[in-house]
Amino acid sequence: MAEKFDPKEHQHTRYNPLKDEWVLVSPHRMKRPWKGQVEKKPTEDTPRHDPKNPLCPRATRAHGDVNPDYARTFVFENDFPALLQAGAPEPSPSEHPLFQSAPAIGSCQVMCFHPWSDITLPLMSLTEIKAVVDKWAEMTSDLGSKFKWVQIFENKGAVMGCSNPHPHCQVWGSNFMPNEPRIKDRTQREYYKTHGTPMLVEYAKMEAEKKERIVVENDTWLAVVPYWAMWPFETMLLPRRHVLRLPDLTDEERNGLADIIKRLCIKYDNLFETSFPYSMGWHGAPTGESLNEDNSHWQLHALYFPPLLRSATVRKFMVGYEMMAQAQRDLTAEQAAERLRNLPDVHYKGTVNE
Ligand code: H2U
Repeated sequence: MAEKFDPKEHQHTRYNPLKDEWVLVSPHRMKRPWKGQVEKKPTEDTPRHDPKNPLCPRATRAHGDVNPDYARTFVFENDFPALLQAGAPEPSPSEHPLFQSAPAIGSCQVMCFHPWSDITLPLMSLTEIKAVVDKWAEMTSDLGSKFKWVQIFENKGAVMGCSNPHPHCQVWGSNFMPNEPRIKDRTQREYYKTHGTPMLVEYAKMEAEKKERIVVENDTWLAVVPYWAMWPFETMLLPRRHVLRLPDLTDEERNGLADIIKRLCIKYDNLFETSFPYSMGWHGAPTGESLNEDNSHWQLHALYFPPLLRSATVRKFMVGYEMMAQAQRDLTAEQAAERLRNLPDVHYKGTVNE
């Protein structure tokens, strides 16, 4: 008799309906030895206040602006913005379909989460994290009134290209839809048209029932390792209610979000007993002129893409097959969720800010 398929043992591919992509899952490869590059462990001796760090309260930034003595969150215009507001010359209309360009206008802001450089989200109090959530919502409204897309993203850890240890994220508004949300707009719209229900609302409902990919949950939010996850310990935050954008969250949902961020990031840090690196970001319905359109097909969600694979120093590389063909992973999404779920709820460093 033929052997029965077991997703924990046998190779297969999984479909990511949000990106219209497939991922190759090869759990039988989990046992291979690692002889590749080893990363440096992040330093844990960041001073609480460094007058030379341009993100600290009272510090002077690159072009001479002095930060206020801020006590909670602090937002400033990036001194080296990738996108400038109107004023720069625009490209002329494309003459050939193979050589297209378009005007790019936007605004780049930096948001500090906390006045201390030696603290991270999992070690901040719920009140402090809630202030970050409120500020994210406020910035989405402000930039969203001008721009089609507002991208909030956090690069955490030097391995993810974070240039400064101070807890912060960036918020870029643009007059165009970047590639990732542009694809998600199409896939969610098509799903809604075919099935009459928003893709990720349906997905969250099913994950809440199945439980096997849930890492942490509360009354208003779920944190799951998506069925189609690409990165070994990738997670997605999903509200239980149908919510289009961050500013639409109720106060209860914002408190719930602070709670789930803290609990998820504690698990992440506890996994390899290190300040866990990742890139995270928010995707919700487009803004600007889209604020007046029907965007019922969208569901707000956050993504965490951590690069680590098997220790604080061994990372997953998205190279060769991933660059040339498609993403590949060894550990299944269910195994990753189970490992994270079973970790302690208390940070390995103890509590810092309650
Ligand atoms: P990252 O660590 O995610 O790169 O974010 C830090 C940002 O802070 C970075 O985009 C900006 C950098 O341009 N920055 C300033 O705007 N002014 C400064 O004086 C230093 C850093």
